[in-house]
Amino acid sequence: MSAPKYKLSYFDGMWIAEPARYLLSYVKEDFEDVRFNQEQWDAMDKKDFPYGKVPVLEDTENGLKLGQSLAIVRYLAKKFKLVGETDAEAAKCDEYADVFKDLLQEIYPLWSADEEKKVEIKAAFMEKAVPRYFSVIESDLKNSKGDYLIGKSLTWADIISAHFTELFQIFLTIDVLANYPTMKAHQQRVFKLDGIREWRAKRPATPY
Ligand SMILES: N[C@@H](CCC(=O)N[C@@H](CS)C(=O)NCC(=O)O)C(=O)O
Repeated sequence: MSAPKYKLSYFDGMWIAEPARYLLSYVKEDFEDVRFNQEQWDAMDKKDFPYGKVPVLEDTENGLKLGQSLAIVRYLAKKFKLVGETDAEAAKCDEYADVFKDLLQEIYPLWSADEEKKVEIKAAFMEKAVPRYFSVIESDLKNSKGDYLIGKSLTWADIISAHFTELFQIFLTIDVLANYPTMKAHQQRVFKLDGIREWRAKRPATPY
């Protein structure tokens, strides 16, 4: 067996690296899934990681070392033709990805908040952020020509949406899709796709 073309380095968790793992699994591309814990990270020389942050994707075919989680998934999506068929469809993929980036920003403060602040952050997330964005995505999915967000086939935006909606559910312990049945059905549809289903069954178990 030949060595994998891609190497993805990240902490031992899903968080912002999982969409790249899903995408590579969906296209049946073997990859080196390098994981470490905080202690190992603290002891590491960060020179191999742009900006001293992870995830980082290495493409052994062209020597690229790419940081920034969304840039990584977009790069892979372009390579594997999961960016829609037109510039407009590619732009919609970017738009949905940025929606989930915005939503992530809203919950990052939870890592360091005290209990009272956590309740406040979660309430704002559910009462303001989620309706603002999910009502649009729910409606887009209802009006979609197919089973996916854009066009008639899977794009990286579908992977981003399925992953982050699940991550929010797990991390916040709230059913964030309770009022968005079309998004829920879409999430489950993505998780059942060949490659993605297999990855979910075999990936290392981590809380989020
Ligand atoms: N915007 C970046 C954020 C990267 C980031 O902050 N990664 C965290 C892990 S989730 C990290 O590398 N933390 C280690 C550190 O800053 O020392 C992305 O989307 O990749």
